[in-house]
Amino acid sequence: MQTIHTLATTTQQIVLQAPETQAEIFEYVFDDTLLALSFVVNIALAGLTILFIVAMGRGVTDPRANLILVATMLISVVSISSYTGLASGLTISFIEMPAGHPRAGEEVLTMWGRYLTWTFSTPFILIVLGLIAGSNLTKIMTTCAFTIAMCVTGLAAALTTSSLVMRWWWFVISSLFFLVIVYIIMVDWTAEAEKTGTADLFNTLKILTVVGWFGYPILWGLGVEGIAVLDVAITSWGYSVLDIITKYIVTGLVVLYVAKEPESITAGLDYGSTRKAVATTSDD
Ligand code: RET
Repeated sequence: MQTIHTLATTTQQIVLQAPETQAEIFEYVFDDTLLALSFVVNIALAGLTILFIVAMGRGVTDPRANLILVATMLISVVSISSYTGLASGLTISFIEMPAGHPRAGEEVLTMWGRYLTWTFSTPFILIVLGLIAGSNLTKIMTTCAFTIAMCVTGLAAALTTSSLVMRWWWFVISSLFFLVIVYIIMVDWTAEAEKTGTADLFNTLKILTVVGWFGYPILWGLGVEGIAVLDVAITSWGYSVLDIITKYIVTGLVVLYVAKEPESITAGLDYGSTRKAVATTSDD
C-alpha cells in the first residue's frame, strides 16, 4: 500500500514538474509547434524587414531621412534578438503564481524576455513616429523615457510572485505610463504632423500604433499572467500578431514614404552634423 502511495506521489510530481533548465525549456517550446512558430515567424519577418529597408534605402542621401530609416531598422534588429532569446529558452521561465491567481501554486510559463526587449524596441518606434510628425527632442525623449518605464514596470508585473495585488499594482503603474505616450501621440504629434505636412501618413501610423499598443495590456490581462482565460500559445501568437502590425507594417509604410525623400521629411545635408560644411552625402 505504502509503495503504491509513494509511486503515485512520485508520478504526480513528475507530471506537474515544470521544465527547469534552459535545455528543458528549449525542448518544451519546440514540442509545442504553435508556440515555436510564434517565435520563428517573427525572426523571419524581422530579417526580411531589414533586407527591405536596406534595399529601399540604398539611394537615400538626406541625413534626416536616413535617421528615420536607421531607426526603423533598429526596431527589427531588436526584434530578431528578442525572438531568438525566446526561441532558445534564454528569456522564458516557469514562475509560481501567487495565492488568488487562477493558476495559484502552479508554475506558469512566462515570456519575460518580451517585456524586457520592448524596453529597447518601443523607443525606436516612438523616435520614428516623432520624427515623421516633425516633433521636437523634448517630446520624443519624453515618450522614450515613458515607454522604458512602461516596459520595466510591465516586466515587474510579470515577475512578481509575492502577491496578486502587487502584480496588478505594477500593471496599473505601467498603464499610467502608457497613457502619457498615448496622449502625446494623439494630441501633440497629431497637431504637429498637420503643420509638418505628414498628416496623411501620420494618421494611418497613429491608428495602427494606438490600437495595436492597446492590444498588449489587454492580452496581458487575459493571458496566463493575468486572469488566465487564454493559454500560453494563443497569448504568444497574440503578441506576435500585434508585433507584426506595430513593427513590420508600420515600418513598411514609413520606408515606402521616406525613401522618396519628400520635402516634409528631409532637412538638408547639415542636419545633425557637429560642424558646418563637413556633412557629406553617402556617395562621396
Ligand atoms: C504591459 C503590461 C502592463 C500594462 C501595459 C503593458 C503595455 C505594453 C505595450 C507594449 C508594446 C509593445 C510593442 C512592442 C514592439 O516591439 C507591459 C503589457 C500598458 C503597450 C509595440
